[in-house]
Amino acid sequence: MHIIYTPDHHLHHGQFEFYRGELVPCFEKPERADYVFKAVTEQNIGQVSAPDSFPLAPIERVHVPRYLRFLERAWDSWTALGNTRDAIPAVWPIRGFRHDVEPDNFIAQLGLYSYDSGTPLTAGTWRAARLGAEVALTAQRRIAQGTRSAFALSRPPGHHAGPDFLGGYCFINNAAVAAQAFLDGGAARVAILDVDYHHGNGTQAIFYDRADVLFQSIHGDPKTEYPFYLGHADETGAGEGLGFNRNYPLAAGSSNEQWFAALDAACKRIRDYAPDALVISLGVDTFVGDPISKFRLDAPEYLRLGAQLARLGLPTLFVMEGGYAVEEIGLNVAHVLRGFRDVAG
Ligand code: 6XA
Ligand code: ZN
Repeated sequence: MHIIYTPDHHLHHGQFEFYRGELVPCFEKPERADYVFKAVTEQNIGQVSAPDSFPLAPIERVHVPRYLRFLERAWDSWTALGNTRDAIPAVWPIRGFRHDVEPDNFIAQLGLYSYDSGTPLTAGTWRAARLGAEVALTAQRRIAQGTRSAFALSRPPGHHAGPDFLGGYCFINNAAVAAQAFLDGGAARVAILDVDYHHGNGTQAIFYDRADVLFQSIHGDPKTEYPFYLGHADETGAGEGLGFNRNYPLAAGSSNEQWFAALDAACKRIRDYAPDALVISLGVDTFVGDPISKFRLDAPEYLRLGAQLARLGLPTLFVMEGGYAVEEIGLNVAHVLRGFRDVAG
C-alpha cells in the first residue's frame, strides 16, 4: 500500500471553534495526522512518500473557481481588516437571501461560502488544504499507475466541503477531487463510500446529479447529528444521478451489528455498480471513545471493516476524514488498513 503524507498539514492550525456557546480549542488539530502517521509507519502499513505538485485544474473540476479564489485570498482579506485571530463566520445568507451576488465585504463573503462557526480559517489554511488535495491526487495517481491500494493522509479533512462551500473542518473535498481524477483518467464509474460518523454532505452535493459516481454514506442520523440538514435515507440522487446516491443514517448509539448491516448493504450496491475504482472517505470518529460522536466501533471492528472492503477486490483509495480521540485515531486507521492488507495482500 502506498501512503502519501506531508508534515505541511501543520500549516492549518485553528485555535478555537464555537461549541455549545463558547469558544473551545479546535477538535481538528494537527496532532491528529501526526498520530496517524506515527501508527502507520510504526506498523509498516506501506511505503510513505510526499505528494507531487499539481496545478489547480483537478481541484477546479469539483469546486467552482469563485470559491477557490475566495479561499486563496481569504487570510489576506481578513487581516487587511485589522484582524489577527482566526477567521470565523458570524452571518449567513439563509433562505430568501441572494447567493448569486458575491458581496464586497469579506465578512459577508465568509458567510456566503460557509455553513458553520466551527471551521476557523487561518494563515496557512489555503496552502494546507491545497496540499491535502494534492496528497489525494498523488495517491490517486499511484493507483492509476497500477498500485492496488493507497492511503491519502490528507489534512484538513474534506467530505463536508461542497462545490462552493466550506464547513465541518473541511475546505477542499479531497475524496471528490480524487474520484473526479479517476474519471478524467479514463475510468467509467467510481464508487465513494463514506464511513465517517458524519454524513458526507459535501461529496453528496458535488455528485448528486451524476451517474458516473455512486456516493454512499453510513453516518449518525442527521435528525440529531451534525451536519443536520442533509444525509437522510430518501436522498437518492437527482436527474441522471437518480439511484446513485445512498444514505444509511443510523441512530446515535447504534450497535456495531447495525453498523455492519449498513456496510453489507453498501458493499452489495458497490458490487452491483461494478466501479473501476473505490474511494473510501475514512473517518474513524465512529470509535467508541470519540469525544464528539456516538457509535461504538473499536479495534476488532476496524480490522473487520478493512477486510470487508478488501473483499470487494477493487483498486481502493483511502482518504483521511474525521476522528478526534487523538491518540487512538492512529491505531484505528492502522487497523482498517491492516485488515484490508491482510485480505488484499
Ligand atoms: C461540529 C462537528 C463537526 C464534525 C466534523 C467531522 N463542529 N466530520 O468530523 O466528519
Ligand atoms: Zn466526522
